Amino acid sequence: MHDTKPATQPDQDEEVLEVKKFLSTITIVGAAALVLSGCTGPGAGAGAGDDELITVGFAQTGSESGWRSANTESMQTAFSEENGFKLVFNAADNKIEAQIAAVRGFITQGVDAIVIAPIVEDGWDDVLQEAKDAGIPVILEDRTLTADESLYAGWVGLDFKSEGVKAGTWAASTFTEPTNMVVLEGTTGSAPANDRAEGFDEAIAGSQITKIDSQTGNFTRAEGKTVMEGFLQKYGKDGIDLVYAHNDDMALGAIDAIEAAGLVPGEDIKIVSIDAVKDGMQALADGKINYIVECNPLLGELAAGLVKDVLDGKTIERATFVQDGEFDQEAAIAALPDRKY
Ligand code: GZL
Ligand code: ZN
Repeated sequence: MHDTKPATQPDQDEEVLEVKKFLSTITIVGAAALVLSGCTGPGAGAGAGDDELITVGFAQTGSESGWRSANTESMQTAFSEENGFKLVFNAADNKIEAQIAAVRGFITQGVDAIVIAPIVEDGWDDVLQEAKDAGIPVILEDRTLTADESLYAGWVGLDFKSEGVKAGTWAASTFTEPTNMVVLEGTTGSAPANDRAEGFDEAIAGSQITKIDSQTGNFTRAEGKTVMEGFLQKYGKDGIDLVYAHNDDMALGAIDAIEAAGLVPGEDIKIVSIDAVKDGMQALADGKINYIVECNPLLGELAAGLVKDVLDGKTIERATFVQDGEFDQEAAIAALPDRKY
């Protein structure tokens, strides 16, 4: 009996067969691609698929400031293929949830080591425990965090509290008349914001400086400008004598606001800042900022050395500090030509 199914049926069967064959081809090719790329599950990063390159997941804060760009460049240069690394880079747009998710992704991918510049100090215990359980060492660069020290192998960065003390010491010795100060704080909950505030406050205790207000500008120029505009509205043109900015980008935002209000930054309202990035140093040379404490972003080489030592089974320093300088106008003019960042 001839086939009662509609004439198209055999074609359909063939078509279905074609599709099935096609899909099975994809599956095989897909699996092969996964194996070749070396990400065949946790812990497979070491050497699988890329001869002996060390696969490192780097969870950067984002790109909030000139300092951050210089730090990212330093890290990408140090964690290069010619230095023996395959760098998996993530910038978390200054959002802690995104940064923690990025670290979780590195664990799933099975990288050999993880480097983190933690946006804020708290909230890291769980994901660091997961990294430890997966046998993936973690190194901190730049900022610190509050999780138990057993959850990361070491840290390389800067002494934020001493940066605050240096800025406060200059301010306390410079302002001998009663002085009203406003503060542009870094990212709320970040180690630099916490520690720069603590150091500065200790250094101005008993001085002529009164902190009349303090608000976060999140380390960005735009937010620094907005907060400064608010302060100028609230306290009037004669109500503020000094701005302490936790970084140069917010100081540059404050300069924009001060000039827009028809005042002269560095004279009508003085500014002390931290970082000493090129744009900040230029403003200092131009007399718009009065003093800058350096915060060195070039941490890549040291971080790469720590990763190699940890993977070679060596014990490493818990904390490796990078030295910071400080600059007045004259020193900034002298230093600008050779500035690396
Ligand atoms: C400090 C670093 C801070 C800089 C800011 O080491 O974490 O973050 O001071 C940057 O410019 O955004
Ligand atoms: Zn702290």
